[in-house]
Amino acid sequence: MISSGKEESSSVNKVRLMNEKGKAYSRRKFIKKAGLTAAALPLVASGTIPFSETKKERRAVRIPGAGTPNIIYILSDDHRYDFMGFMGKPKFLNTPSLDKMARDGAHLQNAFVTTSLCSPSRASILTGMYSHKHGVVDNDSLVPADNVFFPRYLQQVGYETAFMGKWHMGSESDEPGKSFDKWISFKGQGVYYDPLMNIDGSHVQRKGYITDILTDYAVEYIKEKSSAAEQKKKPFFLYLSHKAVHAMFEPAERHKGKYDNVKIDYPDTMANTKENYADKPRWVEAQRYGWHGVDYLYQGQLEFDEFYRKYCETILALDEGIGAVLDALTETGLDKNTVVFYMSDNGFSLGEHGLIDKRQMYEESMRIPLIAYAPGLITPSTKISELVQNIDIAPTILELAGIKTPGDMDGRSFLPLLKGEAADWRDRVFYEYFWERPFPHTPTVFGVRTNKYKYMTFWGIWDVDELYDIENDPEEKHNLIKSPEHQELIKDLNQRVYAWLEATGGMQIPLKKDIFWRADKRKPGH
Ligand SMILES: [Ca+2]
Repeated sequence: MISSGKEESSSVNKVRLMNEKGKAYSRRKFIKKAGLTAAALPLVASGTIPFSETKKERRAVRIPGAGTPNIIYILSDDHRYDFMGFMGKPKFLNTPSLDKMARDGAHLQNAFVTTSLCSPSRASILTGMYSHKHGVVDNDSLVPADNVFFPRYLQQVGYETAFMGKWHMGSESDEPGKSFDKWISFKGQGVYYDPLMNIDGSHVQRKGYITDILTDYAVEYIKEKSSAAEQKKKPFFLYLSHKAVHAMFEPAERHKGKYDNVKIDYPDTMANTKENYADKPRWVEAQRYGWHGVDYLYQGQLEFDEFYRKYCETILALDEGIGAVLDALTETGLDKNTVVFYMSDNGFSLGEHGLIDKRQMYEESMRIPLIAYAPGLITPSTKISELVQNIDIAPTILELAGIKTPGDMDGRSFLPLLKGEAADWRDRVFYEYFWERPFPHTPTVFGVRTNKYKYMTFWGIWDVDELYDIENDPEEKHNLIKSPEHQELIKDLNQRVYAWLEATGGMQIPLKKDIFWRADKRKPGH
């Protein structure tokens, strides 16, 4: 089995939008265009909505006068926040489509997950809730039946919903989810080449590369939806969920070896030096020699350089696929009333602190790329610095579709930020990860991050906690947990973490049955 998936500022942040020169489109014009079909739609298509999936039946509450644009949410897997051409890292990586989305849309520069792990994050995206609330706390958990996925609310107000790609939550089933009218998926992690797909309940063996196959399905769907007859019917919501760039990375044939000879800039904190580990928890140094460590990567299956290069090469087809989706929207004219999001389900460490992969709360793991693109709604080259999270996706997409945020969601809509409207916004984000028996090297962590500080406290382990001055120490090199002048702050942040957990029903640690597989070997001699 090879898997890796398995200062506190008390003042309210003001909205800071830094727009470069670019023509501001008329928002009213956009909404008018997007809302053309709204009046013709029934509020609820009675009898056509499958509710049997959930115990609780909850109804969408509409926002009067709102439009119903088409919405495409593109999700990738394990794509870290800074590996995009326009971010300049790594220097050799070109991502023209992501660059275009950021240039013509809005880049949310400070986007985070609440849990950096595939299934918990995917469930948080779909429910708008923290992991401890929706119950998917690891990659093996089933989705508790009383959760409502936000596409169900879209169905209720007349959207057609389509899911394409990697589902990967709970079981190994690829059966169609009932919140989606159209379903194209595969079991578990799937494969990069020649996947067995489940198309609306029927299995189809496909030849080719998964990123390209999913792109083709998405483009075909967009073209189908662009016909005059289709546009009169229903707006659509497409959830395009790529397998890329999850390990083990396999680039498209056309990109294999493209970065064979590039120079890799290793992060400063990757070196195994006394200085780098002087004030780090012991588990971090120990992890160097384990499954998620640079010195024993996936228990010795790969060398770091090859791993790094393949990761970058695998991003290339993903970027091309995003480009094809944007082109299809432009060619069909649907770009005028379609909002496109791009995001990853979690980040990915590539050598920082001697670690690879995710789970832990360092920046590269908890930060994600997030871009919104909608010519007509969003001013080009908008940069949003507020702290946003995966739990905000559902409220944001629902508001776009004219639906109020359901009361049980923890996230909030960042649509006002996209529109450049003033908003009182959160000044901190919380984080949680629960220890997994199969991957025993990363402890349970609860934490909080502001624009200034990051605090992490670990459970069930005899080790030190961590505090970083993120503003002055963005690479998290100097742990301030023992600094005398920070002790009051540490106490305050600790209390805030527990206040958050108490307020949201998170004062328990989930216990899971053993699955009798563990990535627990250490590099010989360590
Ligand atoms: Ca992931």
